[in-house]
Amino acid sequence: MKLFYTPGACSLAPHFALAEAGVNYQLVPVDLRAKTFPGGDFKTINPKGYVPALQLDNGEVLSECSAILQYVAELKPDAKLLPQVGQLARYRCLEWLNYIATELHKGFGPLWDPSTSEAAQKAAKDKLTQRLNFVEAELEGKDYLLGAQYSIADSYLYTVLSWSHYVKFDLTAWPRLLGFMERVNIRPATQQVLKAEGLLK
Ligand SMILES: N[C@@H](CCC(=O)N[C@@H](CS)C(=O)NCC(=O)O)C(=O)O
Repeated sequence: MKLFYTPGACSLAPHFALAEAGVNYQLVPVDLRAKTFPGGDFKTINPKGYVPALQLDNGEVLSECSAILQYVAELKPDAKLLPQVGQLARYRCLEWLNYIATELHKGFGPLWDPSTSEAAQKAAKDKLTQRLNFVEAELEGKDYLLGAQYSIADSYLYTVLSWSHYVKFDLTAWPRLLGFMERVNIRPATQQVLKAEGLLK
């Protein structure tokens, strides 16, 4: 399998999942501005023009963070990255993936865009604050989003929270989020991935 990624982008989430699952994969860097990768035009791989994209061994390409995360988790059920079909915890995990994708991941969007007006930046930060207040409350007494067990939802949450540093969105108001970041950060798979993407200081 090949993961098309850009360092620090949302492709970090499936990268964490691949490392946590312990499957074999290759990394292919994508230049998001030029929409190229070392093999040429990235749109020949993912016509959507964005990362992540996972090229399977049969050549098929899977896109969308949440779909790739679930696919990777199910390659290695023993890694327990996604609870089994029929368990309520599985649907809690899917509930989180959707929340992270639509409320948090896309909530950060305006903060990355230099053309966003000051008023729109403030509105985006206010909305993100409400969304993070919810996550903070949900993390009470838990190590990870589902409780004691790390899951693909945590791979994704860590990824989007890691952007707060780049867009100058201070997380100190959310001590549980900071504790969560520290816990995920020291996982061997996290360190391995951050190193591979050149993100370790
Ligand atoms: N809906 C996609 C969004 C992916 C996405 O936003 N990727 C960003 C990086 S975090 C990207 O590649 N942006 C470049 C672009 O849209 O041109 C998903 O959930 O995977």
